[in-house]
Amino acid sequence: MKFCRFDAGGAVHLGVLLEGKLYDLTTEDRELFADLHSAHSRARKLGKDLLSLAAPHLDRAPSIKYDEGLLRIPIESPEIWAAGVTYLRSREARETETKLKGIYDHVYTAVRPELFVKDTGIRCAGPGEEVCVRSDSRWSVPEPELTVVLDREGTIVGYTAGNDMSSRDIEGENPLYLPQAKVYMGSSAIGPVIATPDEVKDPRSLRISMRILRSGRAIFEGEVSTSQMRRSIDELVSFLKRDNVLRDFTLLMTGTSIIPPDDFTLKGGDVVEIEIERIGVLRNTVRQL
Ligand code: DO4
Ligand code: MG
Repeated sequence: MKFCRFDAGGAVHLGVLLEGKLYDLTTEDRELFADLHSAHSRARKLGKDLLSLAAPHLDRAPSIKYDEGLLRIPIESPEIWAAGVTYLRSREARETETKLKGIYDHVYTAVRPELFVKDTGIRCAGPGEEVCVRSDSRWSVPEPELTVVLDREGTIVGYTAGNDMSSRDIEGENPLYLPQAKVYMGSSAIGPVIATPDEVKDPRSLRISMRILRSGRAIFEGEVSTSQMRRSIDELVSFLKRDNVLRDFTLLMTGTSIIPPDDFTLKGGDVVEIEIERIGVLRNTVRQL
């Protein structure tokens, strides 16, 4: 099932996207389906998952024709984490950009993965919103990443598409600058939906693609399969959970393998389209800060 949030005449409602229609769960039951947090809490109390909680309500929920412009961020996440150097392409690109050679080669093969806090939710854009390039960066790129949605126990409740915006010049100057290269206003985006595990089935065989448009023309296109990821999702989640405190709807971006050539940098007005099979297209315009 694909859960989304959408503009229902000025209020944001929880919906399900199915065969070109948006089913309005909030109108069907305002208390139960105020948002995904309330639905998930009720599902937990009943010992159900989100799919089995929502499915019986679809018949009664009013529907409208799907319109991408209505979509809002699918979840207000309390914390967004990201994994790094989980694909060979990322290892190669970081080793090229860094002044401190060897660290990315090491983390690619080390037992412990690279995990970092990407956001507390306040810098994250939803579908159709702006992602940003820092004012003090001369080399910035989007990073399309399969993003796992976890509950407080670390159980996977769904998947979404994520954009881990990165300032490669700041990251390359010194690895200790990683938080500044990665965490700033508009430095991430997620959406368009939260697809539950029944929808995604095998997260290790999804096609991820990215297109960057400038003045309406594609200036970069790339694609990869999540089968190329060096680590399993369970492995990443188990390191994230270890001696840690998670809250419902913590997100974990799983790393990128689509990296534009080294002479490419984003500019204000560019449009980034990230598509993940079985999840959909996340589209954001770039703002130069
Ligand atoms: O260590 C740098 C960040 C790596 C990253 O974000 C990625 O591989 O996706
Ligand atoms: Mg990344």
